Amino acid sequence: MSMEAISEALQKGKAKDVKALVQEQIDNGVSAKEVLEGGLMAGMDIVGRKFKANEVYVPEVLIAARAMSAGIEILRPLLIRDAVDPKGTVVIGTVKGDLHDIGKNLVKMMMEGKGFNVIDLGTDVAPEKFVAAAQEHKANIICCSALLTTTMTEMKNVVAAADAAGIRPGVKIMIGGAPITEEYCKSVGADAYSPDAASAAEKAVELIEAA
Ligand code: B1M
Repeated sequence: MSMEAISEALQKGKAKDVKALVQEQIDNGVSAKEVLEGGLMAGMDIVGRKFKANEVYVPEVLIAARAMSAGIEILRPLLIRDAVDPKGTVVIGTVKGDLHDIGKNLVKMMMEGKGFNVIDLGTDVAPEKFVAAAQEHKANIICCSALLTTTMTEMKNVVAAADAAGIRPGVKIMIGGAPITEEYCKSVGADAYSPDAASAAEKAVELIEAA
């Protein structure tokens, strides 16, 4: 019932209510993961389906996204509290032409939780910018997020830019986002694909340990 309340408040874009309801669940001892998946992500999933069916439009989705981010901010300290010794540096961003950042922000949080220093380049990041930031910050990993079938093709350009700059294989390239698959990862020559934020952070640790 309470998870439904979070999902409903998110769908209506009521950020204040989402924050209060998320806090209430945490105070009641519900885990951050459960609130994230059962409340916030479940609500956004419904918004996504309604968006696809033209039952809601960009402004409603944007307001729901703001409400989701407000809820995630409450969970942030809980999701990253396991942070241990510094593991390495990750440069993260959403690819060129793409403004979706909620999933990317979750990946960032989970990476921080594993002890990575994360340089967040934001959204609409050009391939050269990923590479320049990786060089500047001596990063171990570049993480690219894409939510659109029209922008996922930019990942191939990030791989090409990294190859042209000669920073691979020292710098690994990880990719993810709703339209991305393992096969797509192989086809663009990236080093790893992860379906969700938690497994992305685990994969990053594996890559560092294997290096
Ligand atoms: Co947009 N949008 N959107 N949107 N939007 C989608 C993606 C869409 C699937 C909706 C639909 O039709 N059902 C559709 C894409 C269709 C396609 O290409 N196949 C779509 C569209 C069409 C558009 C516009 C073109 C709409 C328009 O203008 N007509 C436009 C494009 C703007 C642009 O980017 N240039 C647009 C705009 C927007 C808003 C701005 C309104 C808003 C974004 C706000 C924001 O991000 N700040 C928005 C939203 C919110 C969505 C939906 C509803 C939700 C996305 C989301 O945040 N999900 C989305 C529908 C859907 O996905 N169900 C949709 C929650 C988030 C936690 O999940 O980002 O998938 P996700 O992240 C996951 C995994 O994918 C993974 O980890 C996370 C979970 O743990 N992951 C990674 C993500 N990145 C990773 C990187 C990694 C590893 C894992 O690196 C290693």
